[in-house]
Formats: sequence, C-alpha cells, structure tokens
Amino acid sequence: MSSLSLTSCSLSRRRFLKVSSSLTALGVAGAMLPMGMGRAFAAGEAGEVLSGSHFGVFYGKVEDGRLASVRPWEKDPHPAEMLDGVQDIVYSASRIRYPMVRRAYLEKGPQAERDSRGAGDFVRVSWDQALDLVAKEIKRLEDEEGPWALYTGSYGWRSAGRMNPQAMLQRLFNLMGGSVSSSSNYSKAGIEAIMPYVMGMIEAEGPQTTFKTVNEHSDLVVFWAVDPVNNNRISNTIPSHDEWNWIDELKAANKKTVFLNPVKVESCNDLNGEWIAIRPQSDVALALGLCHTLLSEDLYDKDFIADYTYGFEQFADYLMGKGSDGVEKTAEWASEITEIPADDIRDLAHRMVAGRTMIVSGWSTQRQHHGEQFPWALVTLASMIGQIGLPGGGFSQRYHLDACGAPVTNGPSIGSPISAGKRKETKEWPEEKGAQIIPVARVVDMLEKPGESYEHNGGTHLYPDVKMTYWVGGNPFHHHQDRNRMRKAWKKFETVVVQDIEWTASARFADIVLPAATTAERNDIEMVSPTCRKALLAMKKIIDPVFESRSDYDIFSALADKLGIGQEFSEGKSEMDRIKEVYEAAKAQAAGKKVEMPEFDAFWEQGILEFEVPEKNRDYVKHAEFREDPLINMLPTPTGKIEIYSKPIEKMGYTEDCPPHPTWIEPMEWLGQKDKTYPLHVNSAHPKYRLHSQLAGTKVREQYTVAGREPCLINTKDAEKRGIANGDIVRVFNGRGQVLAGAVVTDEIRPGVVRLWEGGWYDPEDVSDDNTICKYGDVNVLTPDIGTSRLAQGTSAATCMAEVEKFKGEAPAVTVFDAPKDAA
Ligand code: PGD
Repeated sequence: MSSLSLTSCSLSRRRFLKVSSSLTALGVAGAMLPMGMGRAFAAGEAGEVLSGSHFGVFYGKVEDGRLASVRPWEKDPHPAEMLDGVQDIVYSASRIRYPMVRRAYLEKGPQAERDSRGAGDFVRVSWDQALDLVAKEIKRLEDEEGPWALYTGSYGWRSAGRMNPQAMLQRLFNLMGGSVSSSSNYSKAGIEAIMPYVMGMIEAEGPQTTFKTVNEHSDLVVFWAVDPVNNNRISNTIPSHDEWNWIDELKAANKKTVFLNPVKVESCNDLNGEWIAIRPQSDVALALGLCHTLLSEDLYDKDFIADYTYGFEQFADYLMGKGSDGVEKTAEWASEITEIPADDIRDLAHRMVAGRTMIVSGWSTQRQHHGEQFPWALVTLASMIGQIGLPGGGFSQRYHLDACGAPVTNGPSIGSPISAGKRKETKEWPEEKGAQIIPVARVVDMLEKPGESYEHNGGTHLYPDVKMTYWVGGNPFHHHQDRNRMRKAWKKFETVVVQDIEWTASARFADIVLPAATTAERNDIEMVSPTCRKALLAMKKIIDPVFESRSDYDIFSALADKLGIGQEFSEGKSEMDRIKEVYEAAKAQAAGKKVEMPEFDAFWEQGILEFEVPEKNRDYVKHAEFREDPLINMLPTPTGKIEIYSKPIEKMGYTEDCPPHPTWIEPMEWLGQKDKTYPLHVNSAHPKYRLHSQLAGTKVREQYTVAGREPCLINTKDAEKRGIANGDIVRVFNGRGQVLAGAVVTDEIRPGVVRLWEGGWYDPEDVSDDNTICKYGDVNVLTPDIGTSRLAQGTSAATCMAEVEKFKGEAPAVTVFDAPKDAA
C-alpha cells in the first residue's frame, strides 16, 4: 500500500502522470490496488490540497497562506459550474468575520428591542464575551424554565463532511438537560411519511435500480416533475456527478423520454425529450386519469395487482366514481384539471404499457399541500403497469440526488464521529410542557401557539413554549415559508444565536452571531456519493481559519467548557481523533467484507480511496426479490404487499387531508381554483448555480442574476400582457408579501406559471414595515406556511399563487450581500 501513496499535496502532476503510466505498464491501470482493496487517486500539483464540497471533489491551491483557486478532481465526469464559489466564499464580503452581538441585546440583555432585529446594528465582541453571553442564557433558561424553553431544531444542509455541527448542538444541549428538537426535513417530509405505509420503507433512500439497467432495458423513461441534470450538480454530501454519465448514455441510446413539468427543464433539452406542460399541482389528477384509462380499457396487470398489492378494489371504486365523491376519474376529468388533452392522457397510458417503462419522480410534487398523495398515486400507477421489480421498469423516487442509480461498491458505510447522545434528565419533562420533538416545518406554528395541540402522523401533541434558539448550519430565513409571518413569530424568541459562515438573513435576524470556519479551514472526512459508496475522501484543511472564525467543534467545545461540561462534551478528543475513529470503524467493517483499507495515516496522505463495484451490483434492480417471491421477501407493510389502501391511515381519520388511498384533493390555492385572488402559479425549483442559499453570497451570483436580482422566469404571453421585457425589474406579490426580481421572458415555461429559485437571500427594505419588499428575490416571502397534511406536516412551499408587474420608479439597491455596518 505504502508504495502507492500518491500524496495530494506533495506529488507533482508530471510525476503523477509518470507514476500512473508505469503502473499502467505494470498492469495496474488507474493505480488500482490488489483486488478487494480500495484504489487511491490524488494527483494534485505542488501547493494543492485535495478536499470536497457539496459541489464536488476539488483541489484547493494555496498561495501565501490564502486559498487562491480551486479546480475539480480529474475524475469528476461533470464538474459543477459553481465550484469557484468554494474559494470565493472564504473571503467574500458576506463572510462572518468576528463574533458579533446585536447592540440592544448587548446593552439591555435578552428580550431587548426585538422589533429591531434585522436592522444590522451589531457590535463586535471577543469570543470570550460572546460565549459567556450564550452560556449565561442557556443556564438561565434551563434553571428558570426548563429544557422545553430551548429550541435546537436547527435544520439545514450545512457543509459536506461528517463533523456535523447539528449533532454537536444536540449533544451539548442533551448534556445540559435537553431541548426541543425537530423531526424530518423541508426536503422530503411528505414522501418520507407516506412511503412507509405504502411500501414499508422510504423508497427515496438507498440504492435504486441501476442507471445501466434503465439504459439497457427501458423503452420509455418518464421524468415526472424532476430535472436530474439540474439537481445532480449538488449533493447533501459530496456528489460524484456519475448521473451525468447516465444522462449521456441515455441520450446515446436514443431512448424515448417524456417530461411532465410546467417548465421545459434542462434535462428535457439535453435528452431532446417530449415536454408535456402539465398544470402545476395537478399531478395526482393526471396519475388518476392514467390509472382510469388502464382500468377502463382493461390494460392493467391484474396478476401484479393480485399478487403484490393490497386494497386495489377500494381504489378502483374511487376511480370509477363509486367512492364518496361520485366522480369518475376519466381522462376527460383529468384533462380539465391538468389541461393536458384527454387523448394525450390516454396515449401516454397506452405507451406506458406498450413496453418497459421507468417512471422517475423528484420531490417537488410532495412539497405541496396534500403532498403525500402524489408519491402514493405514482406507486399505484406503477403497480397497475406491473413492472415493479423488473429491469428498467417500475418507478424511482431518487434519480435526482446522490447518484443513487450508480452501482454500490464493496466499500463500507461511514458513521458519525459525534453522537448527539441522550438527554440527561436533570428535570422531569411533564406532558403539559409540550412535545420534545416537533415536525420541523411547523416551527412558526410552535412559536405562535404554545400550549396548543396539533396532529401528526396519528398522534396528538402540544406545542412547547420556547424562548431561545441556537441555529447552526441552516438558514431558516431562506428555507421557511411566509417570511412576513415568520418574522413576526420570530420575535417570540428572547434570544437567537446563529453560528454560520455567512451573513445570511438568519444571521442578520439573530442576537448573537458566531463565525464558523468553512470546511476549507478544518479537517473532515466524507464518503463521495454515500449511497453507492463511491470513494472515501480525506477532507483536508487547506488553510487556517480566516479572520476570527473557528471550527464548529472548537466553538462547541469552548462553549461546553463555559457550561462546565467540557470533558463530557469532547471526551478529551480532538477533531482529528474523531475523524480517525470513524475511519477505523469503516476499516473494520470493510475487513468483514474482505476489503482491505490502508492504515489511517496512509489514507490521509493519499487523500481519496475509491472502492470497486462487484459485478453483480451493476445490474441491481430494486424490488426484484419481492417480485421473485412476495411471500419470502414480503414488504414490511401490514399486509407484506404494496398498500394501495392503508388501514393504519384509515384509522387516523384524516379524511379531508390524507384519506386512506391516493386521492385528488384541491390544494388551498392553485391555477384551477374558482375565484382565485392571484393569477400566476409560483414555481420555486432548486437553483442551478447554488445549493439552496449556499454560495449566494459569492461571485457565482454574476452567472445568473438579472438586474442584480434573482431571475424570474415568465412566459412570453404573460410578459406581453403585463408589458414586461427581458431584463426588467419586476415586483412579484401576493397577500403574504412582495419581492423584486429580474424578468427572464421565455417560452420554456408554461403560461400561467412563473419561476423563482428557492434560496435567494432575504433582503428586506425596511424591517420596521411588516409587509416590506424583499429587494433581492426570496421566494419564501410569497409561499404559504401550512402543513402538507396532518400525516407529514411537511412544507407546502410549492403551493403558491401571485401576480407580477413591471417595477416602476427607482429600485432600491440590493444590500444583503454586504456585511452589516461594523462587521467588515
Ligand atoms: P442552506 O442554504 O443549505 O439551506 O434549507 P437550508 O437551511 O438547508 O443553508 C445552510 C446554511 O448552513 C447556510 O447558511 C450556510 O452558510 C451554513 N453552513 C454551511 N456550512 C456550515 C458549517 O460548516 N458550519 C456552520 N455553522 N454553518 C454552515 C434548505 C431547505 O429549503 C431544503 S433542504 C429544501 S428541499 C426546501 N426547498 C424549498 C423549495 O423547493 N422551495 C421553497 N420555496 N422553499 C424551500 N425551502 C427548503
């Protein structure tokens, strides 16, 4: 092993090429190690360090102690356009440089002048002073109130790497006696809640039928509300970008692809796919119309339904108008709702059963009011087609993130270096003090309604009365809906601590702001594409922390010391000790599979360890075993089958918002609504050039802003009607709020729909005004804050109507990317 230690920082490119060519000559092409061993690649030039980010594996070049530039790892098949932002974020104007405290808070203490939060009046303080303030407030509330007064539901996608600051936060508070935390996420709460009832598992997790199998066997690939090319640029860990190979091969294979989407997305253009411009939020109706066609024309797979599913009769009655609504879900019925001609719906149903069909969905359709219904309807349609468990057939709910269709290697999974542990029961937690865990997207409900009850997934709970929050690695002033309502509710917090790397709106609306180091400034470890375990990466520190920033682990360790729990928190372990522990556990796991991994020091020097793909994994087909023998390999549902009807959901009695079989229920607002107040649907897709709100504070912004603001896609006809031209500043507004944006006039969006990416930083013009305009384009000023249903209580961000007009007069300057006064 040691003879092949290709050090990322010490080996010159020329020498690497020489070494690798002699290895090739020796028959170990690609620096491959003996069978069963990980392969090491790291070909950095002098002064370069290999590391990783949400945007890919990269080399960081150091000059005079500064991170001067980054370039992608040579084995990345499609480096992301925004990788430069990983360098720029370190020094950008929006970087948090020093610990800062809101002036009124510093002078008058917790609760002071909460109306002025967000106005930018901060005072620079020392680390000692800042951590003293945080420790004092945690102790005060733990003593005077109890753990139910502290909210650490701190959600967010933080940075890539296993040193998870949210686990550190939980650990610290658990050692202090506990806090209120959160469950699920803003990403896939709906699908995550419904799928265990339908398939007995969260389908969107774990390996999917391999891309190779799809390329070889599918005749038709239906991309339903998903844009894999766009979303695969990023990952919540480190992307391998292997999906791009799939897309290229799919294109080369000239497969027929259909895109059901209100927007003609990048993947549709790349694959030269057929675009069916469905009306937003009508996908359940389309799925029902397709199911009705298969049923009424006797085209569905009766054997599959009989052998592998439960509850089809009740669903069939509903389709045929024998349910309580008495409406038959014909193609004509679906056409009225979806605005897709009935003949096209029938034709699509016919095409779906004519050959092998893979239906691929994303998660946007479950991030909407009654979002649990679409994933369920999709599984039901795939069951009627009858190809689940066959190569290239069935459905996948995760081809858009983390290369889940790549084959799984022989590598180990990797654990967590830091555990949140259990709550130390310093105080009893009486039931009347409320839930210890709330559904994450219900945070504003919790602030508005302490002591009130709410329903969630069959249970009834009380909202606790929280007084303080500590947010790390997340940006609630981007990810949460209905910003103006949220701003008002946020005032209930007596103390808000934000630990971040950038002056996001969340940091601006905090009382105490703690500067965290970026991953370029600390060590970490991460699996590249963890689902398929592509490679283990030593995420090496490239430079020392800049300004006064500190690593999250340093910050929490110092805070733990102040709270008198330093030893318990750190267990005397450094960051590197924990990284090593995780590696050793992975190494032991790999050894159990007869895969040899090098000693830690050799791995750390090599930088990256790739694993081999066992031949059998290349043709993996999800649910093949279930199909093979549904009795021996039954699904973990009550009946062991795919549940088209769910008795456990029936028992919950959520008749209006989550009935026991896939059902069309009108969302609270949508294009088909009678007497709607606003005429345009607002699509808030995930952005092309950043991860949620990350990198918005960098020069990457120059690649996409229009008139210095977030781009707002609008159809040519809608723009003409409103006198809007390409590049104009527009005002997008509804009863919840208003934002400025830059118009992009195009025919690649359906009439009646506008699109603003999620993640634009919130930039209020005047924080004293409850309906102030956001000068930059945060779409969540417009979106409603309601749960998907009582089942998941997820976000309904994709349910949103608004109006757009050309902005008249002089537009206020965007200021959110400059540090607050005195913070530069
Ligand atoms: P990010 O921009 O990733 O958004 O919401 P999320 O809060 O995850 O925020 C992460 C924050 O962590 C950033 O402020 C970043 O600077 C900070 N950070 C990064 N690395 C570190 C670190 O090492 N240490 C510390 N202390 N901080 C760090 C995302 C959420 O938004 C998600 S997952 C989804 S899927 C939702 N999607 C939508 C949507 O589709 N439409 C709308 N309208 N709204 C959405 N909101 C949700």
